Amino acid sequence: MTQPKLTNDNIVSLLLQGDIRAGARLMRWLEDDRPEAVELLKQIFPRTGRAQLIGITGNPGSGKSTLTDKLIAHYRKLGKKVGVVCIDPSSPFTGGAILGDRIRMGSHATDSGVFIRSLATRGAHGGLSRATYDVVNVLDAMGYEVVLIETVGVGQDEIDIVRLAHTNLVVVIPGLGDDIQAIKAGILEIADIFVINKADRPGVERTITDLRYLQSLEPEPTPWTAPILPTVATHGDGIEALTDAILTHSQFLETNDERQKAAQRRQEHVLWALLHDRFHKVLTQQMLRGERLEHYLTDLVNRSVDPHTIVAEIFAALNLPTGKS
Ligand SMILES: Nc1nc2c(ncn2[C@@H]2O[C@H](COP(=O)(O)OP(=O)(O)OP(=O)(O)O)[C@@H](O)[C@H]2O)c(=O)[nH]1
Ligand SMILES: [Mg+2]
Repeated sequence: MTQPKLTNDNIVSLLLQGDIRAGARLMRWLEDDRPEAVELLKQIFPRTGRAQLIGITGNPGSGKSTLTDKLIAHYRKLGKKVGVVCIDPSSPFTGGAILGDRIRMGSHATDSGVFIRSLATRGAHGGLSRATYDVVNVLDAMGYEVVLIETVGVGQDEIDIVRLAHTNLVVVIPGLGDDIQAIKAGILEIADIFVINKADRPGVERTITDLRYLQSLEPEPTPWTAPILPTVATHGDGIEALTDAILTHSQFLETNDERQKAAQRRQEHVLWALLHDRFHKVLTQQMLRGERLEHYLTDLVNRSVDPHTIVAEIFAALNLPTGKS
């Protein structure tokens, strides 16, 4: 069967039918920051919101991609189409890491029900969550029923990214000992499920105890307490318990008014991410560059103008109410 030629007129309808060329083209346009890409995003938006979004975050090398590979297999077995977004924040030249991801998820490379997309941190703060949000929406509109978002949970940007997800897995490895204290509060807050991967290594019990202790520090009882699940991703051990827990969590979200609250929380984060991104762009591309930036910096270094005054000036130039700083 010959496929219809992809044109600017039929890209949306083809994309909504799950056409991979159409989806890939829109993602490329997004990456190139082409203005027509945003127009297309607006058109597909009403058809988004159907996919189950699962975040997988954790330190480099903790086994996120290996776990992702096992999760892909699980959802494929259930007959679901699976999208994967891998975010590599460490390097703008991601060839290596992402090539590695492709290899680790290689068993699905020829499966047309799986779409793997990699994103690198290129833009400034906020840009990555926006890019992820856009790509997730494209996959969602294309009919991928489950979208897995893999990211190294190191910075605020990554935490913001996984706030998009319905269910977040935070992957740790055993034997962190005191390092567990270093798990940032932000990470604790986003964890719907803790995965102790590499549970074939010693120290699993201790890590469970440490995580339970951290959870006990929560100031208020929360309606959901993240279960702590050991896995050996390379062997598939514990994956069934993990997918059960993901199901239980999504059922939890369906109950009472959790669903609505969670949806609003997610959309709020999206709004902030988009605003942040746009604002940052305006500032870096128009207000705080070149001679004007030089000028401000010289004034500041010479102590001839204070930074509050400069901020007020920029706000005024943007026609924004200055308010109180
Ligand atoms: N012993 C052991 N090794 C594992 C396990 N899971 C993954 N690995 C290995 O750990 C290494 C890193 O796994 P990845 O899945 O690439 O980890 P990652 O978190 O995706 O790594 P980055 O994307 O680079 O941050 C690989 O060599 C895996 O084979 C496990 O349960 N036990
Ligand atoms: Mg990986």
